[in-house]
Amino acid sequence: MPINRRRFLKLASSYVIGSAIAERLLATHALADSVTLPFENGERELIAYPQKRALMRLTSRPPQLETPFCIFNESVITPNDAFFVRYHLSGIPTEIDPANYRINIHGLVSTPLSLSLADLKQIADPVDLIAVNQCSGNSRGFFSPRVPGGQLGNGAMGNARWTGIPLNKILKKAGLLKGAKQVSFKGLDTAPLAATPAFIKALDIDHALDGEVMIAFAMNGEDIPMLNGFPVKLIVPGYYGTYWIKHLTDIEVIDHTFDGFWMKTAYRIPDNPEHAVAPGQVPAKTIPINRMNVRSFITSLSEGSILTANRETILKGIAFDGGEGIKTVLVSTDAGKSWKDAFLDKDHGRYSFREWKLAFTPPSAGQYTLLVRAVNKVGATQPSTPLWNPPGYMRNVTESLHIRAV
Ligand SMILES: Nc1nc2c(c(=O)[nH]1)N[C@H]1C(S)=C(S)[C@@H](COP(=O)(O)O)O[C@H]1N2
Ligand SMILES: [Mo]
Repeated sequence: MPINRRRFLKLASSYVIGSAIAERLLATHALADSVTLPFENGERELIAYPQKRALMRLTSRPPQLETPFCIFNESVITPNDAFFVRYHLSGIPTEIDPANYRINIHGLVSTPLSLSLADLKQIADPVDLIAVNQCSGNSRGFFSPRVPGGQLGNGAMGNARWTGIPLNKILKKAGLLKGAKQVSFKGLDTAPLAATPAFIKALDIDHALDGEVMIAFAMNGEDIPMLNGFPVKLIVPGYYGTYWIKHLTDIEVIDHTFDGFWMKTAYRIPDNPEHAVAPGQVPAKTIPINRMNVRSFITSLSEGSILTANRETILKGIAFDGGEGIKTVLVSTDAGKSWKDAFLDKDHGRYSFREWKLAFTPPSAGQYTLLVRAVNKVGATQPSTPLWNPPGYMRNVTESLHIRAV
């Protein structure tokens, strides 16, 4: 199953430089298949990148891949080879020698560190956490009016078991100095032009020290796939994926609020409780995107599915939020006239997908509108009409499916 590293590297590097050979190689892997998402220009090729099964390709330089939605019905954990891929800069690493890999911790610390992977693993006992990584722009393609950015369907998310070393243990070892206000994080990827800002994200010092933020070296019990951040990735439970820095190599403790492009200008949301403005408007004030809002999906059916009238079907799906935990999942099979509490399946922790189930017997032949809406443990839920913001972040409208019973 795990593909030979050398072979991967060859495939990966040759692909990225776009050689004709790699294109041909990929063409044989790539099924001529495509998927069409239900919005303008929604056609996506299904392409198998190294260590990945065929996924929906949004862009090729850098590669951005979306998970086909049916995967979320198969297991509560998203398999590594099906996990989505998002990059900003085209200079992505294709060859990493784990023996020479270093994570540098510097800035406002008493002992700057340059940790090998072996050093990292010796700092503390590894911890395990199941957590959802979701892109801020997941589902962006459904916004109306449309917004610029990757026109994603609902597959820029995934749930995995992360194994790593808590960041607070690492920062403690480096010895924080007085005045530490934020910690910034950077990976190995680079911009092709010097003018393009490096992809650096920052967390407030208290957040970095909360004991949950970790540097993960394993994903679902295996090496993290190259395209998902091999050999180490920052895990920021409950927060949007933008903070989950891949190929993490540089950690700096700073005495100010980091003001690089990806914090100060990009990935910002309206500074109001709903983080939304009227469609087409520009927010007066913004803040960095942070915790994920509540979402839920039906995974066992899709738009246009056909059921048998008077026969029981088990509806199934997932729900998650930014870490409060899911309290209830409400399902309507009559376009919102009535709602039923779904059965919540095993709890894998407050950062994980929570699977739900509900029996449904269509009482007669005809059309049905199914809706699903989750409520978290502090009472937050999903709006019935979409909240909108200019970059198309944080979409969490109550999901609907139109199906037919015959
Ligand atoms: N080094 C690096 N890390 C990164 C990014 C990036 O461009 N470079 N993108 C971020 C964003 S916006 C998302 S949504 C997640 C996606 O993680 P994945 O590609 O492993 O699914 O990675 C984050 N970490
Ligand atoms: Mo993202």
